[in-house]
Amino acid sequence: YFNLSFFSPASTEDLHHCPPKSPLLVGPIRVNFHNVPNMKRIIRKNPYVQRGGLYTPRHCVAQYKTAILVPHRNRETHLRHLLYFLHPFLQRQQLHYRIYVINQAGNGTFNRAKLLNIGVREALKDDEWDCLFLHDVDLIPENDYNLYVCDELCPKHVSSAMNKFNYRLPYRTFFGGVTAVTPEQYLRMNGFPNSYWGWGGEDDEIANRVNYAGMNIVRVPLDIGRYKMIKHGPDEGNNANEKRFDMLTKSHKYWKVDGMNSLEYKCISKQLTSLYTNITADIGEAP
Ligand code: UDH
Ligand code: NGS
Repeated sequence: YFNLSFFSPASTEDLHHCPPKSPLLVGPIRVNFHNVPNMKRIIRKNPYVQRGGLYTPRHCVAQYKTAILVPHRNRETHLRHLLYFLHPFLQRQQLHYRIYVINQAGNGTFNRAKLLNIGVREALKDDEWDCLFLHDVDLIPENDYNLYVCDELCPKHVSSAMNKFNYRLPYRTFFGGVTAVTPEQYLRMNGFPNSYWGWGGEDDEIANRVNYAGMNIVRVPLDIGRYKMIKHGPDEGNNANEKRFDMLTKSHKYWKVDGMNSLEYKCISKQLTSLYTNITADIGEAP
């Protein structure tokens, strides 16, 4: 008998699992923002990324499926920098991944946490993700040993060493920037609060929720969780939320009723572009 499978194109069944440690990793990455890459160039550099910003390793079966969720409005140049660095970074990690950008429609006060809730709900309609990465648009990872996978037991703070904080935590419980949770962990904490309109505090509330839901936060070591932030001025429509301190003192009372179980929005469009899935939602207005 002849084994003809050798001659047929590789099908998924013939592929081996990707190794526990990808041979493609390089460690530290030089990141700079001198030139803003245009979308065509990024597409050209990432020929195996499929419509919607989806990628599956071609020569092995990925061990993890990770969705990257980016809350967004009016930061197109940051988005181009992020896509330019993140696509090759994730491919070197041999992940099955998809990048989602969740846009807030209109000019109302920005709501980062609610956009992330929407991203999770929409992403879970598409696939059974092992891991959800909640990712600010202006943070670029500087070391690809920082694997975009989840911790099985605990929500993970990934951007533990940001250049703007001298590559340290600004304070002990900081949970901003880039975080990673499994869908199970996320639902256990009822997702994120929908009620933080404007800048600040929502990440601290999320950190509180982790504890209320009986979990701890794990952190990527400082030599690996390194991020460069793209410098920028203040955003229109994202003034500091004056109520945040008051809200934080009450977060233990509200986390079970404000979150995924109370999420309301209207999906205006879901577009599969060459480099990401672009979701635009009407999320309502601050009260
Ligand atoms: N974002 C947008 N558009 C906006 C505002 C925020 O896309 O207009 C997204 C983006 O992914 C950003 C994230 O939300 O990375 C967090 O925004 P942020 O303003 O909380 O954080 P960032 O690190 O800026 O970008 C910190 C500026 C501090 C302002 C202090 C106000 N008192
Ligand atoms: C804290 C904010 C967080 C914020 C962090 C870093 O004070 O939301 O600063 O901000 N908490 C409150 O305001 C209660 S940064 O230096 O990046 O602008 O993430």
